[in-house]
Amino acid sequence: MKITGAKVFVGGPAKNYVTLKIMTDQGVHGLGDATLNNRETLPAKYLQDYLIPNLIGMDPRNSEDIWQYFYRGAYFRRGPIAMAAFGAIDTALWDIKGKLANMPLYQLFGGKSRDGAMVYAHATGADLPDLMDSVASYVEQGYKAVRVQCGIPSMPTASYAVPDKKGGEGDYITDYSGIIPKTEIWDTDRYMRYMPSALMEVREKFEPDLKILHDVHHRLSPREAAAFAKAVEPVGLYWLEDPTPAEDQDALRLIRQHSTTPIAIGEVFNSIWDCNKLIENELIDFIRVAATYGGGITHLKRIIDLAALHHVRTGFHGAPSHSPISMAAQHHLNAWAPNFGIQEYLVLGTKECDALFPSAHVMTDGMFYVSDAPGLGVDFDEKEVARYEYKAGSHPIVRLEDGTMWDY
Ligand code: KDG
Ligand code: MG
Repeated sequence: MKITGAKVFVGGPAKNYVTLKIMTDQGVHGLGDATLNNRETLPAKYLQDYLIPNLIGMDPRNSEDIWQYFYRGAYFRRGPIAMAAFGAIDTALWDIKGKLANMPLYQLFGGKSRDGAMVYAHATGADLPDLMDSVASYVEQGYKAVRVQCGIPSMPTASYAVPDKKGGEGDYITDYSGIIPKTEIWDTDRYMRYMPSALMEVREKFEPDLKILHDVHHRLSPREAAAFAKAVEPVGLYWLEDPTPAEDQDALRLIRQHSTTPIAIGEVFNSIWDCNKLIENELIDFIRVAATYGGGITHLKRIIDLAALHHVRTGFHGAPSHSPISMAAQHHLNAWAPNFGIQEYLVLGTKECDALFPSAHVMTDGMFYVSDAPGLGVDFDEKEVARYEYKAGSHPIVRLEDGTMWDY
């Protein structure tokens, strides 16, 4: 069996999804997702110029060897662009494998460990009353878990993932007016003074069963993060996410020494080498590496297995920039993984997304149920993608009030 060709498409509703389609001489095709938010053209180019020419003629069933070929074969390894590009190849090869076996992917991993997998949504508000309304609307829809973010009084601008005015809606992360980023102003002291009590108010307003998550988005030093994690202990968070910038694996030790608040990290990691020490030393509770920029299913499975040995559960990144293809890869892993925790779930523009990526997967009452269709169980409509053009976008940058650059 041979790979005969591969095509890359860039476009979609709300996001510039990078979709890879791999064709074979047996008429079976596979789909992968190489979307890297606000840098979408780069994995697309890497695929077109370097990886696809190498793929032609390979046996698509040898997904492990093909993974090693691209990983070990690249002298300059890793990084989100390369890992997104060959993560898409790997996912597409698993899709082909599932279709050849006439089985949904979760069966190839070891079958189902649960019927449905719990997901969480993003509740957000310019201020606390706004946030409460947002949480209430998700609770009404049946969500069992929500991530909560809200504006900080007297912060000069909106903070991470928060609208700048009450009732604001949309994508607070990507600004599609161009590639020059907007600036957000950050003040750690105001955040540390306000946020623990705001989280406590959310806890007191809703049923105790509601799982509450909060994302610090890499903004605290290890000492500040330890103090924050300790301060929010009475809230009983399901997790505290990305408390410190992710490059420093040792930073997490200080947090652990001072608090029992569960820690989630990893959405910007792109290989096992970014988190192996965190997992082996049991410094975190949830690992968030995504199939998209984490090298696809083959590599994510390795991370899940390592994590399972150390009481670390999964909580894969599921921001709107992941297309239904990589989300399906994660949903199949979630159905199987013995150490599944929770799945972030946000697909923007759902009606249009369904037309572009038809599938029979179901999300209801805050739970995700994978279909039994072979492979990933997601199709891709090539005519539909032609409706969309690439739109340049940017993440905000963050500065302190005196102008110092900070971490977004
Ligand atoms: O592109 C950046 C987003 O993926 C990120 O800001 C989302 O932190 C995020 C999350 O937890 O979903
Ligand atoms: Mg996050």
